Amino acid sequence: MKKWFPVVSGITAGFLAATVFFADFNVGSKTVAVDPAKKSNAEKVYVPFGEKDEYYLFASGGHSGQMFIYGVPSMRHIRTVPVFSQDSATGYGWDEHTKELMGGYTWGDLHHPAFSETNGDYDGKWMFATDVGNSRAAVMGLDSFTVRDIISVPNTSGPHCAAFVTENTEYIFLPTRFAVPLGSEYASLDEYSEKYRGVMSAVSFDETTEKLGVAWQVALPPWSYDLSDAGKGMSKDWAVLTTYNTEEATTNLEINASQADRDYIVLFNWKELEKMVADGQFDEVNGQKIIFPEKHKGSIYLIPVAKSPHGVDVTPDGKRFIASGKLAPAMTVFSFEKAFAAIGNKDFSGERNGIPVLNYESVMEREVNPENALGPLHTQFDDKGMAYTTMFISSEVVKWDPNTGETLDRVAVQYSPGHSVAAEGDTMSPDGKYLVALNKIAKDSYLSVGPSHPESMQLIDISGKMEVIQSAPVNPEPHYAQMIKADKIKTFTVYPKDENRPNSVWKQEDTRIERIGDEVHVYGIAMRSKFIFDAKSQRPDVIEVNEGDNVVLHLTNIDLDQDITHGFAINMHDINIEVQPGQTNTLKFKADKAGTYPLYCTNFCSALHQEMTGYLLVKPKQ
Ligand code: RUQ
Ligand code: CUA
Repeated sequence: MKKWFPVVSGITAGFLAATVFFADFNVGSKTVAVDPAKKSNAEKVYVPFGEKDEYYLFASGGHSGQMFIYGVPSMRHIRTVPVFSQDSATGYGWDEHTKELMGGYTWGDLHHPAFSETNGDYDGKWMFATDVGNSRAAVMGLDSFTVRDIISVPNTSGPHCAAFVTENTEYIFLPTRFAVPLGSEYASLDEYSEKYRGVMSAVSFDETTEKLGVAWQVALPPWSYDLSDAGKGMSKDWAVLTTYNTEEATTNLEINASQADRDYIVLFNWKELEKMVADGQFDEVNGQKIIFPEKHKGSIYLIPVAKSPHGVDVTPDGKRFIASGKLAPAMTVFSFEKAFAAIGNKDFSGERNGIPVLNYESVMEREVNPENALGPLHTQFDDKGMAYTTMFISSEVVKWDPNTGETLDRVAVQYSPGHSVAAEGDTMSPDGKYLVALNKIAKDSYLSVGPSHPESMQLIDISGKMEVIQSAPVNPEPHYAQMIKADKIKTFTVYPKDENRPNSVWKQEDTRIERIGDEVHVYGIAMRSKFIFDAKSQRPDVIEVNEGDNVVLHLTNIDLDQDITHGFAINMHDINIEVQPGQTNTLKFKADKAGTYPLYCTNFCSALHQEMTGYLLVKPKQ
């Protein structure tokens, strides 16, 4: 194996890796003969006008609460989709529908997006995501890149260890990062081990109604659950999670949660758990069906693993799962087959919190420790089943063979990668070709914007010797991403003209303003390039109300042409909504400020967009 890094302490290794990267690059450009047939990196990422990228990349926006959509290989940012946070670019969170979706919150911490799957392959229909900040789950429809449903998940706190989707989207599992008493009730931290739990939720998704629901939950021990993955093929009924703080520390986790030499992988059979629920083996708490593993035995097992592991990833063939060390510089390869045998033989080393612990030696296949590679976090796979693990501290991606543990290749990235994502990486048949490293830091890579640097994503060509071929800044914070073949996603171009849609108005003569007590209902139209709120009025683009009225505006965009989106804002009212072609949206506000306020279309829609204005007149109370 080629030696890339001198032996150094963990912390300096990341910076060293970058130095080596530069050195290698400079030397390489001087001395290595260039194969003229070889495409330059610029050519590899160049997508000419009129052509489209080959893949969509969905990057989690972390505490921005948004999802960022990029094209690969160009790494062009093509859209920001608001999920958990208000977004004035799209009016998300102002109109009644999206306000209701947001459930009274203004932000979320979006981690770990996951596509819907059919037979272990991305089907291109939906994307799921979780909110660690406010304990929610969301689903986005990929025909229009819009959120369809968001639910609050009861009894849980911070579903970081999610979302992972089973082979046919039977469930989206949401284990949590924080342990809390069920229902987040008050309980002293002195009673942590007795009263606190890390609840995992099995969330179901109804494809017809596009609604999420909590099917059942498991009251796991009061530990932190970090990352998870669903089985595939032979392991399709199973799933794995990593744990930390099995010490059950209640303060200063930085030190106290790293005391024990080993934490655990939780291995569970969701098909059996589902059956237990059907057989009534659960308790009902706060309206949820909850399985308590110490009471309702079976189907859940623990496997010891080097302390405080981070990611755990199932190989595309479903035969193995790989835990990454975080604090131990090794990846541990476990075998499902061995685990099933150990379960069958009751090959247990004991119990923890009422859950059987499998013998480490019986389940583990090998510990892999590439030379001087430090801080392994997450693993992705290519079309040949080879593994790519991000090294947070030595700032590189290491390619290795899960069958032998042999290191095959390494590439330095800038700097501190958390996750990486491979093309179709979580399916049973990854594409190979591309890997994107999601770097937590982008020190010195871009023009300075002050003390806080942008984060970055780096595109790595993995078709031959690994090579970083493109870099793109990304808003906070790159947690995980998903990469899907572009032709799997089928978007529609305009919302269908549906005359029966409640509150929609399609003909100018049907526009009207109706008063019911102090409620004023406006049935309006947005079209190039005017608003019509009441066609019969002398000034159809004016809404006149009395101070204190509650205004309900239903606005339909009757321009049934692609990309003719209109916006609607009222001056000094902190209001901005959007109506896409053929869409109807409702806005409610209280006209509590007497005065004269221009209203206007915020989204460029025609040469006369600037003329698309009107007035809100609020008559003062006598
Ligand atoms: S975790 S950097 Cu939030 Cu995805 Cu591993
Ligand atoms: Cu409508 Cu601008």
